[in-house]
Amino acid sequence: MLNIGVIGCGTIGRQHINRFTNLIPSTKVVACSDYFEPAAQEAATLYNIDKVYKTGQEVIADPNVDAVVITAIDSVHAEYVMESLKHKKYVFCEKPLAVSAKDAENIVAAEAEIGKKLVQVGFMRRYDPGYAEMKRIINSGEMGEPLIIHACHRNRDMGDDFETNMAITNVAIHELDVCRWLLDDEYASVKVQKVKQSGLSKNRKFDNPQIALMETTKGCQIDVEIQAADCYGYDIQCQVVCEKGTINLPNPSAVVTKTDAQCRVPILTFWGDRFVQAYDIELANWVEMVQKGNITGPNAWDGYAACVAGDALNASRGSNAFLDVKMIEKPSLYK
Ligand code: ISE
Repeated sequence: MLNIGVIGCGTIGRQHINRFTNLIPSTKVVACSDYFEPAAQEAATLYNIDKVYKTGQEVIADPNVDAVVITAIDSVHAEYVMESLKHKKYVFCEKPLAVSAKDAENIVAAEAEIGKKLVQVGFMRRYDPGYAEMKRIINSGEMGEPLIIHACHRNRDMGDDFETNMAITNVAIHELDVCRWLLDDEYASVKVQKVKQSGLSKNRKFDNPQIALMETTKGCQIDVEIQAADCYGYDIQCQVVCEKGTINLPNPSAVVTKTDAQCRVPILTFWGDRFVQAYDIELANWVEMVQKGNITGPNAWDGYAACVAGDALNASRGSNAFLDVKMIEKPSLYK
């Protein structure tokens, strides 16, 4: 039995607790916390969790907790990962690994010092069957070299606490990971392009839409349209243009209705539904790897790489210039 402590009992925290409780064999959530204590209490009652702590530090320190899962707000991810590393515990941290490249770099340094991969980052798209098949096709070489990626990441709406920078650190962070993974490449330079703003989001405090542009070290070009409020649904698109053709992420399957001279296809509105299969596979896989003592999923270096590109994108906003993406030398642990 793998005993898990969960920090953060909001939407994704509860979904993961549910997976550990009802889907993945030989795991038990034994402790949890949330900065809003009633949320932790509620999750504990619902999922029969023995211990509710006031702080994430207490969850990590609990000797009964074998592995930690961080599903708290983005701004506290890094500090809990560092704390888990201090206790030399396996830790699954939802994306992003940190909200700044510097914090992510500290995690990489701390883990490299320990000399063992303990951190996995929640880049679940790598486990999505659609993206996984795209990766297989690219790697097979049958389409020739990949040249360009066109992607879009559209959310139906975000809450009022959403800010412009979060379009990168919270939203496009997925594309920052999945594109470098698909291409097996690193970013050389990036910029956020100022585009015409939607009149429908004019009362909001954030820019919408935005376009992130990335150039890789092998010369590929990537464009990602990011919307925090597209007014219609949760829509993820990805097309890899290769020498011999294109590779396209499939849309989720949906029942088509035809009536009144119209053909209708429903669109999902919630990311948890769109990537449910990816999350299920990701966590089952993580548990297996922890039990074997060998983490091979997206690691702290991957989390760091996405944060460095993310920082450069946010720093470029308004300047209309590409900024270089400067990474530290890769520690041998990640080679
Ligand atoms: C959200 O936090 C997620 O993690 C989703 O995967 C992402 O698609 C969405 O845009 C984020 O806000």
